[in-house]
Amino acid sequence: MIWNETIETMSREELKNLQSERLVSLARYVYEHCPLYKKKFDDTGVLPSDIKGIEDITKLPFTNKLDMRDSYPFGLFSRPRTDLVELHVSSGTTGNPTLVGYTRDDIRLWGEVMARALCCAGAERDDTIQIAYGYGLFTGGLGFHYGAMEMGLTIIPTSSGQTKRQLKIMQDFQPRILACTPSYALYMAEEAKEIGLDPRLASWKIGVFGAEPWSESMRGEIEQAWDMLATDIYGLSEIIGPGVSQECQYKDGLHLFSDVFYPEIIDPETGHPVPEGQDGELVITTLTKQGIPLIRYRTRDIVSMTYEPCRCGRTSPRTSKIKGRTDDMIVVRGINVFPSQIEHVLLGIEGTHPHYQIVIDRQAHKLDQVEIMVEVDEAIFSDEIKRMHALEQTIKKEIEAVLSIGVTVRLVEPKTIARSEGKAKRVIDKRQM
Ligand code: DLL
Repeated sequence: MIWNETIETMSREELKNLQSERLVSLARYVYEHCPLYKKKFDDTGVLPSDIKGIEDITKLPFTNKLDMRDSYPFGLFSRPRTDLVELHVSSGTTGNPTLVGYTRDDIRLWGEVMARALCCAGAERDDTIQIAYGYGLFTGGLGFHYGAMEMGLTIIPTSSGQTKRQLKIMQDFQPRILACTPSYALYMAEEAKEIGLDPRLASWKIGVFGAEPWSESMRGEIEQAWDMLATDIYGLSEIIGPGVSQECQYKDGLHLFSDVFYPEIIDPETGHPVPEGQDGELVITTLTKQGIPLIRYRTRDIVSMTYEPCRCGRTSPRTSKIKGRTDDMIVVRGINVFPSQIEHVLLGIEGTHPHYQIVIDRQAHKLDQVEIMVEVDEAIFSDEIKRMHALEQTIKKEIEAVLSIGVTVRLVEPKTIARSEGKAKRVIDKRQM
């Protein structure tokens, strides 16, 4: 089933006309409503009247995460706070978090693209969905919620965690759709086996997994463990949350809803477009958003993209799975982590040195483990164990407060961590992805 057949199967020519029309109004809208964009346009020497169609998009300036952070909280908004009905905050980065806000129409748009995504994954109107993404400031839980509401599914909003309860609810209510991070899906399979439940007999037959990178081999493991179809969903808070792109049953790229989120793939160094099919940074313009529309937002996610039509009948461009990032952000259990956040914490704790390493590991079917090795003053090692332990706990607590994920901390003597001549190797990612 295709949720919005008119839009999702439009010819490329019609789609281009729609995108053009929308970009022309968007350029005018942000110029008139957002002083920061007016300044960016003026600095670039471009006027809204210069934008006559989608091909003119390259005349417009890029927007990046720094623009969002520097304008925190409301500087990049095109609507007054009173028009916003919901706010979300994205994890990651030091200093100000990234704030996004939605008008009532933006929430409707979110519901629409998420309904398209759920249908694309194979959901049917009479399905039940268990939403085991976190509800709250993270966009996962509520984004799925709005889409499932729009489609009229029966929603079980379990949010994340409490795995035994998740499994009991699945057994009792028999939902066919599961939405959570791919690592949580694997973890739940292991927990199921531990309590004597055969995951292959579970009611979940379609998974909508995203918010973190995952590989084809991980897909294989999940599909095998649960006997289900595991599909990939992509999105980011700045653009809308989940619902930017989604795989269909053919799992041959993620359909990007380009009538509302216009994609460009650029060379991250030069900013110029790369030829179709080549890897580059995904840049998105939100063509119809009102609260905080973004022009040419640099996602920092690396993908390739094709306009070849798909067997499912959708004509939208498709991207590859996310192949990496242009910055040092890592995603652990769906949460964005920047090494600089950890550095910032360590700087404020006496006795620690600015040499640290983050080791991420995923033991078979367990949630990702994060260990932080920190070099500390020699003297600490000759002190009582109690003092060392206290320092370890202080570092652990402060890092956990900033990252919102559990970590273990290991204190090591000075010069234990290998020095590098170039960029310090802060992250050792042992997960097989
Ligand atoms: O992770 C939104 C989301 C929720 C997507 C639920 C899918 C499902 P943020 O917390 O702002 O938003 O993180 C966005 O996470 O730029 C990617 O680097 C990464 N990411 C999201 N989905 C995928 C995916 C949500 N399917 C950042 N594969 C993005 C790889 C992903 N990375």
